[in-house]
Amino acid sequence: RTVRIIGAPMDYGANRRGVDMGPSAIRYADLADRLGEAGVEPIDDGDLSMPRAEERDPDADQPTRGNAKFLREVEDVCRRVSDRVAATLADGEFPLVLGGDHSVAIGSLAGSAREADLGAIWFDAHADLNTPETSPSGNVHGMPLAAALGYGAFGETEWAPAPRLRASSIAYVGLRSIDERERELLRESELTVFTMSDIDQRGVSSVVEDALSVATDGTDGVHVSLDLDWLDPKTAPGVGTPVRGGVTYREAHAALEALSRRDRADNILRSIDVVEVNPILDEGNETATLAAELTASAFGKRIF
Ligand code: DIR
Ligand code: MN
Ligand code: MN
Ligand code: MN
Repeated sequence: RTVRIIGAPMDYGANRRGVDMGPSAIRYADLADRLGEAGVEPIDDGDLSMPRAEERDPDADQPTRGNAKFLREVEDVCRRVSDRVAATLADGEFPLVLGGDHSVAIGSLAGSAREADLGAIWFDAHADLNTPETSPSGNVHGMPLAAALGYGAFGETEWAPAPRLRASSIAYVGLRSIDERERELLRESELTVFTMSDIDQRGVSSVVEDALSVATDGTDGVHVSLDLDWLDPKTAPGVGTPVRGGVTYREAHAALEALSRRDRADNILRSIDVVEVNPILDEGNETATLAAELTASAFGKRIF
């Protein structure tokens, strides 16, 4: 299996600089070697170019929809991520998108769902279901699932919705932070929620297997979105929006190993993004290292 690494050093969707250095930090943590040890062949496409923050004219770039900040820049980057992901799949290769903040997932979902019915597993502390109308922060990294599903103002865009992704094929694993109006959206939606309590009660492997049932039922493949703030901040400190009470190091590996077991049997994985690593907030690159390790686990790396 050839894995094409697509760097997307985006920070326009988050409220702090630093997350744009994520792709470099994950590469520096030996991502390519670790993927090789997992038995896949990595090809690194380098980074997509980002519109330069320092060159923006603040007056020319007011939010165009609701409360969402930098939508113009996010749109520009996500279109290119989407095209790159779709082209990678068309070449018979596997797209691995390195963020950058989680808004890049709007692009990876749209690209991955262009020619196939897509399911998704969302490893995240957050629901990422805010719309430009409901978002308390205005940060698009809290909105990628709403964008991909065409909720709120995203329904009027043609770049954001993922054409062949249905809410009923999406499952969260490890959710623990939901904004007030986001909770209403989530309740009305058909997304499947597995919270940290589910993991506490049933164990992470069994929860991931259930999430996989949701994401594979009636679909052609599964997109995995790994937001590093899914982990406990003690294990993954290098993230912009840490939330206490996340999964441990061992639970995280067990979860991605459960994915890879299923993938080995049924070839279900279609695309992955690994996002929200912020090296400025990290301690000794440990969060980026974890991101590289977990990605290798997803592709089947074993120690024996
Ligand atoms: C928060 C944070 N719910 C927001 N979201 C994050 O800004 O909408 N998602 N960090 O991963
Ligand atoms: Mn997220
Ligand atoms: Mn189909
Ligand atoms: Mn998050």
